[in-house]
Amino acid sequence: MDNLAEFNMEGNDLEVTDDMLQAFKEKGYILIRGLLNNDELTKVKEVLENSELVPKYGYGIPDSSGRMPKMVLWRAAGSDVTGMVCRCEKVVTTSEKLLGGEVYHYSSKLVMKEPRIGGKQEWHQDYGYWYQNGLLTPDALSVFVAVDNCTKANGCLQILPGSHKCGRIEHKMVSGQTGADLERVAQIRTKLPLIHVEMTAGDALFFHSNVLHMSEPNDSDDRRWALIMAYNCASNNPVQHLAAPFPRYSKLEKVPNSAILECTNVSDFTGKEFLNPLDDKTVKADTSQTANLQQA
Ligand SMILES: O=C(O)CCC(=O)C(=O)O
Repeated sequence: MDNLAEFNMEGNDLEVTDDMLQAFKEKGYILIRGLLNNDELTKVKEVLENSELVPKYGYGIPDSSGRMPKMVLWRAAGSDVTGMVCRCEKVVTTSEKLLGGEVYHYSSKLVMKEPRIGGKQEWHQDYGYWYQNGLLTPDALSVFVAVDNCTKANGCLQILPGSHKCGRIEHKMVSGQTGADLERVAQIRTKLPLIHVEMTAGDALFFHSNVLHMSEPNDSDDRRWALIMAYNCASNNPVQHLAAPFPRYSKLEKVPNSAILECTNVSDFTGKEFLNPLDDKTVKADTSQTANLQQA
């Protein structure tokens, strides 16, 4: 990893320093080691592993090799433990400082790469998707929180630092996913280094919506799950008729970091607005194993 963009949590509050702002501006990302502590991570896993979230709302997004990562996506934070993570200061205020203004919750998802079967994420920029949903500027970011250790072997995220300065690259459908123009990606790769973002569970990568990223299939015996939360600037409210099914601006009620451990809701997902991927113009999902998305 690039040490200049890598930082450690000190205590349970995250102070955004000038070095972090500089790294985000120059490289398009910052890596925060230990953003979630062990107790917080245990609570998050309790929700993700033991509730109806995955069996009821999970679906697959086929990749170019015929495999697929699986995901569950929700558009509103909700009041369960994962909602507290989406709304807590160390995630939201940090995103605001990095982007330079108020943000609102755009989406959150659990991306699941199961051992030996989890598929690949094709090269893309998140703005390659969100452009189609009416975001006029790329003033948005994602926060990738490792739920499991992410390694080269189980398909960790790979990024091209600095690629957010390339602007939006053309995207088109690659199997079920929206992927970046690979010819262009190849040219950019001659100029920028590729980084494998190996993470310990609880680490978080904040990255700009124009950073090119991908991940390989999981050919290991270790699960690779990640919670990815996305925020858009309030000033970048999407064009009304293009926004759906993703949300336009609504104020995000922040909570203190302590709310994650104080939250006792591990099973009531009222108000999370799970995405039915059949409504999403940017993916072609496989919902054959989805129990009940129609009622989301
Ligand atoms: O989980 C990954 O490896 C990447 C996921 C991602 O980039 C996405 O869902 O947009």
